[in-house]
Amino acid sequence: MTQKQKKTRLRAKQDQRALHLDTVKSLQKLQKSAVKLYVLSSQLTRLIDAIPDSVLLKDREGRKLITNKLTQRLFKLHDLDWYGKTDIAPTSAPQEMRINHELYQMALESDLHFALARRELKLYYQILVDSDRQMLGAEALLRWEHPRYGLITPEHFIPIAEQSGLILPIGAWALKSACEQLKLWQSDPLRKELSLSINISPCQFSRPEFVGQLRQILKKTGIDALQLKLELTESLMLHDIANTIENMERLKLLGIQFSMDNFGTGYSSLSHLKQLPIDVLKIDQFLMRDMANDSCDAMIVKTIIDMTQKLGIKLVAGGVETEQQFACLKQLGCSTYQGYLFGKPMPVDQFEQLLDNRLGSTAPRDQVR
Ligand code: G
Ligand code: MN
Repeated sequence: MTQKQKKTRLRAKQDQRALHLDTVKSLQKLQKSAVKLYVLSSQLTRLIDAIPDSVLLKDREGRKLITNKLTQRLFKLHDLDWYGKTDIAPTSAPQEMRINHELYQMALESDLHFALARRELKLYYQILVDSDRQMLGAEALLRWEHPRYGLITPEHFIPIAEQSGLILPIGAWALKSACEQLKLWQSDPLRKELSLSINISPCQFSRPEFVGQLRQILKKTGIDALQLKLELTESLMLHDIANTIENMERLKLLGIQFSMDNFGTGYSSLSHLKQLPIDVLKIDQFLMRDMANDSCDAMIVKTIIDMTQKLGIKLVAGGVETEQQFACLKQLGCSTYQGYLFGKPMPVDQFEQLLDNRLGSTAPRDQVR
């Protein structure tokens, strides 16, 4: 090959490399803006989901509309159509949104590896009250305070954590932190009556080392385990019922209580409820939505309440957002409530502020036992 040919080939290679770099850069830019777009749209979804149904009106086709004038103007300004809550869920989005969703998931997965070390995962606390709105305890809820994407709720990152195995260190951290928090409350005469619930992922609970791990945490923190509740979902309990019952029984010997979370979304039957050593049943928020207007939903809730009373299980109604729902549940005989009506999940300092404000006027009562 002549010198000239060599030079031409070298230049062509350099051009090719530059072109390749350009392409990679453009793709990275595209990916970033696609992720941003997806984040914005899912934040909007979350925002709209957070609006109680009571302030949404239905249009002639039965779609829910936002009535707030400011929001209306904002939508018009950005040339957006009216959205009902379900219309903008990412799952019903077109192909482009699906790709953005996948990119977002990838970005989240790579960031999740560092989230614990960077102290971006937090426990938020949401109040539980009785029929007189007296405070009974709290549920600890995981939140990811992402530096770029804002506050991320567990339904967006727990599935990723479960797939990647990160759920084990994250779950262990959440359990340990919740117990440490409970210890602090138990050492404070004004807060010592509070009970604390924590969600346990199926992957976490079914690990052979889980019972030993929890026993260690109890020993180290020295908490009174009677005030600790583990929330498990129906599907976990039914997946490997014999093993689940065995582990639950071992933990119950230590004083720990169990709550069946999201009841009404799975396939539990009365015989399962009799079999499982559960202390509390939490009715899922989806049953709350139309309960005050729909006699059928109200009847289902009433049946669940009657059933738990017969079985000697406590009942918590989750997702209570309106006075109407609260009044309806009270009338049906419910005893414990959780939902935005009483308080949203909040960081521990805000939660303690809420406790202080409430304790200023009233003293805590018996817990959900
Ligand atoms: O399934 P579990 O009980 O763990 O669900 C708690 C989740 O439900 C939390 O992420 C919390 O933010 C959300 N939540 C709590 N109360 C309400 C409510 O009143 N309305 C709605 N839409 N969500 C709620
Ligand atoms: Mn829960």
